[in-house]
Amino acid sequence: MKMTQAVRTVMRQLGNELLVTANGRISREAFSLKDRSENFYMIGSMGLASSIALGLALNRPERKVVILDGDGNLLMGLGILAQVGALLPKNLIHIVLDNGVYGSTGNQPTISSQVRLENIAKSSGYPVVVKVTERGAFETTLKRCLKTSGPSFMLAKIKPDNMADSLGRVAHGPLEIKKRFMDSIDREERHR
Ligand SMILES: Cc1ncc(C[n+]2csc(CCOP(=O)(O)OP(=O)(O)O)c2C)c(N)n1
Ligand SMILES: [Mg+2]
Repeated sequence: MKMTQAVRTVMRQLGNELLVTANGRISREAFSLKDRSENFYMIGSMGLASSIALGLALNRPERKVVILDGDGNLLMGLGILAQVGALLPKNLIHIVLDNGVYGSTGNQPTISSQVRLENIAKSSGYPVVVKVTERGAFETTLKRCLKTSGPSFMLAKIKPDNMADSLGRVAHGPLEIKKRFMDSIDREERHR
């Protein structure tokens, strides 16, 4: 499975879930495939999409919050797994797109092949932990995770991409991303 295929699968399945995307290529893929005000693209801060999503999930327990994380991002801030495992927000779905590299900066290898991220998530307390490699399994597992109580952790092993292909950058600035994201949450709350 390629990153584009994985991100497309996620974007197709999303309804009104809040989505927080890791910096670099993952945000750019999500933006290119389906820009929506419920997407919070973490443009600069590597490792922190998951922390932002945890804060959101705790403060908006009525909303499902999906994280699209990268292996480099997660390895940089592994403490988030313990924090989620301790706080157990039922509405959090943590997807890690593990291509084994820092794809956004030129495919330098990460150490993800030497670390069992799914085991760390499990022992940290995530009640639902799944590792997938095939596109079909990714699709069905995601469907299940979006319906069931979490927090769930999905480790998707994907292929590293060729950096030569052209992928647009997120066209919105950070303040604009924040404002429209917050507005979309407020709008939904007013309609309840
Ligand atoms: C603190 C910090 N170090 C380095 C970078 C540069 N950087 C941006 S994205 C990225 C790679 C992220 O790797 P991963 O999470 O595996 O996602 P991928 O690029 O493979 O999709 C790096 C090193 C950064 N933005 N911040
Ligand atoms: Mg990576």
